[in-house]
Amino acid sequence: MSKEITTQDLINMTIDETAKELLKVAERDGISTAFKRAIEVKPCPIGRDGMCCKHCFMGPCRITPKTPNGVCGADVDTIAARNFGRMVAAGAASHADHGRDMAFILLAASRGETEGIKIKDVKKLHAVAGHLNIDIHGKTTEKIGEEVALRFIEDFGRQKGGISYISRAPKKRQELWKQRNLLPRGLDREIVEMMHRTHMGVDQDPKSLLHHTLRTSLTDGWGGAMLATDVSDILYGTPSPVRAKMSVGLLKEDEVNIIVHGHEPSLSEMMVIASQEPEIIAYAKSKGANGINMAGICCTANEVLMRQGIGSAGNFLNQELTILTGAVEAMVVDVQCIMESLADVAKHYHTKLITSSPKAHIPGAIHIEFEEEHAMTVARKVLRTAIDNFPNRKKGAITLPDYVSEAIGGFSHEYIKYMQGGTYRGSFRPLNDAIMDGRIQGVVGIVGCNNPRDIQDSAIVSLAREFISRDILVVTTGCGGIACGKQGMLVPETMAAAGPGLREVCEAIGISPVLHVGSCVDNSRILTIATDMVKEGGLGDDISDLPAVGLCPEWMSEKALAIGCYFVASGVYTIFGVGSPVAGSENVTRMMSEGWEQEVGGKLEFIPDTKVVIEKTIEHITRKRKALGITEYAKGKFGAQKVLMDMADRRKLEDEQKKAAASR
Ligand code: SF4
Ligand code: MSK
Repeated sequence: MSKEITTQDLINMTIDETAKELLKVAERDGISTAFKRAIEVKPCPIGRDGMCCKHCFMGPCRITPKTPNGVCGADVDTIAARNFGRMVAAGAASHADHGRDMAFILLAASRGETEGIKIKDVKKLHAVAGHLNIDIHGKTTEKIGEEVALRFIEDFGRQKGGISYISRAPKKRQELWKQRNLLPRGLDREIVEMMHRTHMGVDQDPKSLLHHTLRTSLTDGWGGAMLATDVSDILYGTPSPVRAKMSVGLLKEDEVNIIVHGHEPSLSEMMVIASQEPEIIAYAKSKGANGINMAGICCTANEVLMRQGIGSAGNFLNQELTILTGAVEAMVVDVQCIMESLADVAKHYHTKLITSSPKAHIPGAIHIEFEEEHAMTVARKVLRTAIDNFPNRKKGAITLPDYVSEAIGGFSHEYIKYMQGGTYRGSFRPLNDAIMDGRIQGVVGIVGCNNPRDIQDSAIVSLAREFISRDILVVTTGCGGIACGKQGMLVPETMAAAGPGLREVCEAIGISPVLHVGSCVDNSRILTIATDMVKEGGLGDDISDLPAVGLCPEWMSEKALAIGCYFVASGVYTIFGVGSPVAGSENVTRMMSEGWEQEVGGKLEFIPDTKVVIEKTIEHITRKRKALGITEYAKGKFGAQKVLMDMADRRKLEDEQKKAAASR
């Protein structure tokens, strides 16, 4: 008989104190959460390791030592590569479709067909037009916006050539993609081709499947995600640092609490504006509330945090728990990372779950569809629905954890450039110099999700702490960024925990050594930062030369895999935690690591042990620094600072110590 799950078992699954408190509420109220289901639902070991194929109805075929081939003869390598390719295609499709919607909203806004949405950041629009080689001379902002939108829309259906933003990558990288036949054609084309290749009886060579996986992932990083980021900036403003509150403790007992959750910024932006309208505030007061308090979950949270300073109630695993406070009048969801269980959890309290995307419906939710032509009207309707629900709160049944942290978000690549020299002298020179003289050893991106098969936020936060202490700058996005924010790591005071060199740089600029650069689609900002560092000079001539590593320690989504693959295809060593979806195939595992490193200079590895992640990251950064000839700190300049050593250095030091001892 299986052991009963205790409350202690659940609270051991998170380092978030508010989550611990609310998990007790879940147990008190008999509510099932992802934490509990993760214990109850045992993963099928064959499916988990990529060894189950259900691509046709002769199967599903489960590969075991006794049955090493499916009915069609497919072996474990083909099956693992095929499953992985489809996961990446789904991830890339999610960002592509998000980007497509943004491009159509830009088109509508440019043509005056939207309500309340206008081009806000003309400077960014001009910069984007420049990337697309669109002549802006003598054209109105709306005309430029229209041309930019149409060019992006073309990229989805492009059949030949490369997608537009490929030209933003370092020249050497573009050449490599061309030589290796990795240039993505249209976004839709590559994703459709992946679905075709992985149909029963098509591409049966894991190497070829993995090659197309990389090409598909590039439609995400340098396509869907990058254009989604850029269009969001054009319409709602390019982020710059803004202070906000983090954790569910930001909910207010006397106000209408509204949570926006998902990934798209449009409805939430309109809701922020509408929530400040005197009529809406008066309406909230007429229902007995003192005002309206908006907060976010997941990446819609990151979007409104970066641009509006709206606080985040938490990341992926906080979504159900936030409703358990009994203080949420409405949770408004759009697309991606929204748990189906929310409808059931909401039913037990007074919370209204509101779906807003035509693509994402949940039985039991109220559907108020977002339409750009009625954007403000829809936003007001959603707000009024939430306000009407305020009197339904069960007084005395509210649990608001008494913890809230401060965070600063909004480090767009434009701002990072600006903070290194101001409007006229902004550049990446200071950062490159700091890396070259060793004050900063390298850069690590810590991105991605929570996964209840691991302790919530634990790996993300411990890795961030470790790396800043070793003078490695951390940039973070998605739920990783929120995890760091909840632990109070996104404020300049965190510099006290940084190594001396990194601290010196952070002190000079007044920033945290952990920079929040945005949502999941904003991982494209990390590509832009990396490209700018290469273009600045002194750190090689390709992204693969940089002393940088990408980490996704608590991943769960297919989008995370797509992001991981486009980082690899762009030349970055990328490490995922939790476990490997291709663990069943040694060959595929090797191809993604050694094989991809030979092919594109980046590699993908799945390493659940954070100690090993730290070792491998340091080893990689040290190797890249050596290759650039910048191994050591400038002598004497920074006193007795740590020098990162690899095995050869350690052996040399030991030999010297032995010799010295022998001569005494
Ligand atoms: Fe089985 Fe082959 Fe069909 Fe997959 S494609 S389910 S391995 S028969
Ligand atoms: S929301 S993809 S859980 S980061 Fe972007 Fe978080 Fe991962 Fe969703």
